[in-house]
Order: sequence, then C-alpha cells, then structure tokens
Amino acid sequence: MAAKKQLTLCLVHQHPKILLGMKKRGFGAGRYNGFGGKVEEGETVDEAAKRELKEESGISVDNLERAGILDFSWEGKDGILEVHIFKATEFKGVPEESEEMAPEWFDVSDIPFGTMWPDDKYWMPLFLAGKKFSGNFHFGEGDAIIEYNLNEINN
Ligand code: 6U4
Repeated sequence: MAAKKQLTLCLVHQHPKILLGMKKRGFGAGRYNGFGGKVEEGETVDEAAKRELKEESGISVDNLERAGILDFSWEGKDGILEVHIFKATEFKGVPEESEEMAPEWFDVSDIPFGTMWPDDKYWMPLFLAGKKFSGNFHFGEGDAIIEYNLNEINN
C-alpha cells in the first residue's frame, strides 16, 4: 500500500464569515485554502494543526473541532495525502499575512471555489453545516477530479 503523508487544514468559521488564505508559495500556490501543513515527527495531528495555523496566519486557537479526513491521490503518482480538516470558531490575535499565506475573510455565500482546490466545493457544505465527513479524491491532469467518495460521519 502506498505511504500516506499526514497534513492538516484548519478553517476559521465565524458565521457568516470564513477565514481563508491565498497560498503564496509551495503546494497549492495561487489557491485560496485553509491553513495547514505537514505533521512533524513527535507532534500530534492537533498540535500540528494549531502550529501551522499560528505560523501561517498569526492567530492562536485553544480548541479545534475535527471536521473531516480526506485522502488525496494523483494519477500516475505514488503516495496519498491524508488531510485532517479542522474547524475553529474562536481565536486569539489578528490574522496577518505570512510568507506562505495572505488571510482574507469571505462571506460563506461568496466562497471563491473557482480559485480553490476542486474538491473544496464538495465538502465545504458539510463543513459549514457542522457535519463530520471522510472520503477520498483522485486527481488527474490539471488536478481534475477523476473519482471521489465523500461520506458524512454520524456522531
Ligand atoms: P512546506 O513544507 O510548508 O513548503 P507546502 O508545499 O507549502 O509545504 P504543505 O505540505 O505545508 O505545503 O501544505 C499543503 C496544504 O494544502 C495542507 O494544508 C493541505 C492542503 N491540501 C493539500 N491538498 C489539498 C486538496 N486537494 N484540497 C484542499 N487542501 C489541500 O482543500
């Protein structure tokens, strides 16, 4: 079985607003996304999510809610990204631009799906509704979705 790499993704949701960031460099540059990155050795997924949120947006959170786990894979490429998606509703500090991300608030009715990962529009409604989910997306040329599964998790 292909190795899985664990990543975090954290979105702040203060209804009707959601905090996203324009990724300035690295994987997914040019797209709006939540804040996150690789889980490092010796830290838990939750710790990684809080650290990445702080590093990339300048804000701190005490509590993170687990929202979903999605596996991403690419046609012709080895390896799977296991992305742990978290929701924060309260935070400390002021969102600030970092070397990696430029934070920006959006109304939930105006989320820039055209400039985001193509999977986001599938799971965002579940995320915004406070539902938990799991699934996987398989991408082809130009990160087009070839196949996906998405399930709501009850309880
Ligand atoms: P570093 O090591 O910081 O240079 P970088 O290449 O910038 O790494 P990384 O690995 O830190 O990126 O983080 C990638 C981020 O993109 C994580 O928060 C997970 C997220 N991500 C990856 N694939 C995604 C996808 N298909 N949909 C989505 N987020 C995705 O919404």
